[in-house]
Amino acid sequence: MKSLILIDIQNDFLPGGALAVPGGDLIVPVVNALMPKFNLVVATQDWHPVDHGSFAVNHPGAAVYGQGELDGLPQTFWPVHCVQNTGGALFAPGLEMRQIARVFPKGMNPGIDSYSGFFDNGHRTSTGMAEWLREAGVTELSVAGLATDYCVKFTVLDALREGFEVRVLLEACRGVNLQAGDCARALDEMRAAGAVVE
Ligand code: VGL
Ligand code: ZN
Repeated sequence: MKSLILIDIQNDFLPGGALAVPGGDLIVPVVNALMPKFNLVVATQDWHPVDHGSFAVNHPGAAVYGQGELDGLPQTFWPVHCVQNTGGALFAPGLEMRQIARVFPKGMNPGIDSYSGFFDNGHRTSTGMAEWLREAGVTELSVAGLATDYCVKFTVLDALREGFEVRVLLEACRGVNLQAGDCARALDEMRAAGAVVE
């Protein structure tokens, strides 16, 4: 049983959005064409409260895209993005929603960030996605979405730890590249952990 996981294909990660990923909009038609090839499609949705601790604005003096700490973990401080019930948190216009069986929101706890669709960054709380996929009989996961160097990467690493066979669909992913080479390094990490990048 093969499942496609769509990571955070939301307005704030598209060009013009609060945390724009270059070319993020270009994956929408690619993903739409991929969906019919899978038995099951699920999506993650970055879904932050306005007081979320990953937002630079919630740390006096912190710079947007600067580095700090949150819940004892290294944290990049982001612009305000994907706030619950705002337009920026909505899925991309044109994304074919009818094939998406279930949406897993993440990032609701203001005290910790959640890049992966499976767990928060400290592996303290599960979204239930691994159990849900296993109960549906899924063994093979293909991952697409935004951003390659954050939420795609951490979802892939957790999926491997959870025992799934994982493919990363390169044409259907785009990254932030805060530092030149971040996406290439993220893909190397995913490969080293056992993912197939194709
Ligand atoms: C993401 C930064 C902050 C992502 C989410 O979807 O990759 N990146 N929140
Ligand atoms: Zn976020």
